[in-house]
Amino acid sequence: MTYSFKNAIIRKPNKSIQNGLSSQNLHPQYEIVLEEHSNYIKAIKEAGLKINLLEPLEEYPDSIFVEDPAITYKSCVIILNPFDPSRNGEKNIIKEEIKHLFDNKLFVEDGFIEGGDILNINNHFIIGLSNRTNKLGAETLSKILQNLGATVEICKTPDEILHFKSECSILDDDTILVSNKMAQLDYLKSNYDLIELPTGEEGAANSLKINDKLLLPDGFIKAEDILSKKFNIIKVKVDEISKVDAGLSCMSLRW
Ligand code: CIR
Repeated sequence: MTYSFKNAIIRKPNKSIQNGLSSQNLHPQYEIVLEEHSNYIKAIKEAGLKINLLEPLEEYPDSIFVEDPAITYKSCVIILNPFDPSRNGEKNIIKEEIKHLFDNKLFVEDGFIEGGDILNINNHFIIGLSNRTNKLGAETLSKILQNLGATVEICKTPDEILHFKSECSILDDDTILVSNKMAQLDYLKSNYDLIELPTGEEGAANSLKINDKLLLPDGFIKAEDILSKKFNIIKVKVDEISKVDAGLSCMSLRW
């Protein structure tokens, strides 16, 4: 199952996160990010994962978002190719830091692609084209994944959404939690059961199912009401971290 994990890679926050990429030009405060991040680590541990903690990278403001330069599948790590010049170099560092954890290392060298645009459901991957992921990057990764036995669908991330997974996440093998905008995607509508969150609760669509727990961003009352009936929820506050357009999934790599 896609959400059945034993391990996570997480990077300690860097002070330069205050200069991270932000669509609203906001600057998170390092001390508050540290506090939110440490609660995130607690929640991941509570979900049963062993954590491999990486050192902070001051020269890369957005480097705590370790899900963007790499993905894992089976016993492989696939190093991606982030589009934004301020993030592209993260791939070379994380590659060295985590290579001992995986049997097989593969690389996307053509085109651009970030992990936030890749939704994995068992042996299937949905890749969303976006401002960060182009057709060549998506096709290069598709070939790698298909060679490993996976199936792939390439979709389009709706305009104004940073990454495909910014506003959707898997809840089980057939169910995807989505925002209004993501609920319009034909591919998702025709192939999955969708739980659509009300307008204003888009941020909660980036939740994180890990084993028997569902990590949910704090502060989304309607989402909590809908999801707590079916899931064992751990609320995690990410208000400060979300100033740089980030949510729960992007702060760890899980396998
Ligand atoms: C960025 O714009 O790259 C970072 N400020 C946020 C990345 C969030 N990553 C993700 O949703 N996968």
